[in-house]
Amino acid sequence: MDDKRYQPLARDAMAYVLAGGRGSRLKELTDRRAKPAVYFGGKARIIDFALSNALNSGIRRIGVATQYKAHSLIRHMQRGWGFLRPERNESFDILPASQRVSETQWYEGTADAVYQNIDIIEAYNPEYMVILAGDHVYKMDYEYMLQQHVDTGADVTVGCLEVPRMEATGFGVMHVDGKDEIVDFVEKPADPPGIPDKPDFALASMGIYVFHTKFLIEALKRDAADPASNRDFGKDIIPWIVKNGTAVAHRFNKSCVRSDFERESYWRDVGTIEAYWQANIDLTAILPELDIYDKSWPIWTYAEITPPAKFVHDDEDRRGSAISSVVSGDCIISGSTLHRSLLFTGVRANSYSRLDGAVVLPNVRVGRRAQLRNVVIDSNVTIPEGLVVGEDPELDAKRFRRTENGICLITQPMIDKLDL
Ligand code: ADQ
Ligand code: ADP
Repeated sequence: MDDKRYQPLARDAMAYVLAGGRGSRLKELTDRRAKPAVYFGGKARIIDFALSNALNSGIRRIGVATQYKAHSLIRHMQRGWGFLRPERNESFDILPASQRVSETQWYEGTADAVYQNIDIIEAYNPEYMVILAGDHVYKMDYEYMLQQHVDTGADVTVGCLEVPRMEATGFGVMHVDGKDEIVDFVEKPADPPGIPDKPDFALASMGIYVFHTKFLIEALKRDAADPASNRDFGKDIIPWIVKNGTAVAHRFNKSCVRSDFERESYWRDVGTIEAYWQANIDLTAILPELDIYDKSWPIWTYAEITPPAKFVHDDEDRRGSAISSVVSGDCIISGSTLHRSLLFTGVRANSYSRLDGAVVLPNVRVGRRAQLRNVVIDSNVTIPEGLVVGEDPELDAKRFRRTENGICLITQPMIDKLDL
């Protein structure tokens, strides 16, 4: 084996996380916050997965570009991610679209969100740039991808995974040759091309890219000079390199972390209410695909210091109990029953209420006798006494954001409009 394989490259890399997108398919859940700031898994926010991957991979310089409704996201990162210290050659920079280049311009596309901060990147002078999307839930060791990038001498290495062909319309889809060099790349094709020997699947880009910094900066400057460009990695930068340089695919299942190998390389977009609900509820299984208890790959986050969760009841009819559920700190389950539910911090569920298939964001109050099935409840919502959700599809659809498969998203403005 080549000597350089033994030198970790992550310490010479900067991770640059794109966290400015809204994630509009999450509907009202992203009315007030960007998708990367949406809560996930009981304690974390979605962005914590990309940031923890970077940290666990050994990367110590991180920049995060924010744009859409960034307050909740920025507050979270300031509280949780400020421990990277310049004295130790570490850095953590939050980079809001702040008119650095022109006085009127926000980040146009993902490439522009990097281009406008070239001076900051140059000041740190990392050898490699690892460009990441801040809106996916997965565990991945970027060191393997960096190693492949150096081994192949590619201009860009693109993280990819196989997805069912008809689900690939929302992705960049690629064709590769026998050495995984990308020979064709189409951004979000209406009719995605299948993999030659697996026609029902397509090779999709994860929106994760590794570059030599010097090459990236040249590519960004060239792109910025092209008036026809959308200033986007998927639409412009990657297709240009595929045509004029060398782009190589990096297979995600070769770089997920050990525990995920055993659980079949977990990666989720959680971009729709249904996918979001399902991925959270999956954590209530006996052996979920995503192991959030894995000490070898911790998901770092900001979490309030809270008192423990508590379950109380004062007679046989009013049991405070939870079965197949995940319950965070400062939750008080008082004479209420939880089944297959996931509760974030500070939830109060009152007597005779029942939650089944509920994803409950922080600081929700559930009134007495409420019966809630297959719901996502936004943070700080007060559920009125006796509210029933999950029994009458037509009524639910009028009151809440109900998906095709019957998952209801409940927010406070929806509750305020109820005529009870
Ligand atoms: P999309 O996810 O559709 O496709 P995009 O909406 O550009 O691409 O979002 C990528 C990431 O950048 C997200 O994390 C988003 O929050 C962030 N982002 C979007 N606009 C931004 C802006 N103006 N400033 C800062 N951050 C911004 C991309 C690729 C596809 C690939 C999928 C994988 O283009 O090729 O298949 O990711 O999900
Ligand atoms: P989180 O995402 O941490 O749950 P909140 O639910 O408290 O955050 O609010 C999300 C964002 O919505 C906040 O970061 C803030 O920008 C905005 N927001 C919340 N409540 C109000 C309010 N009463 N008035 C104006 N903006 C608000």
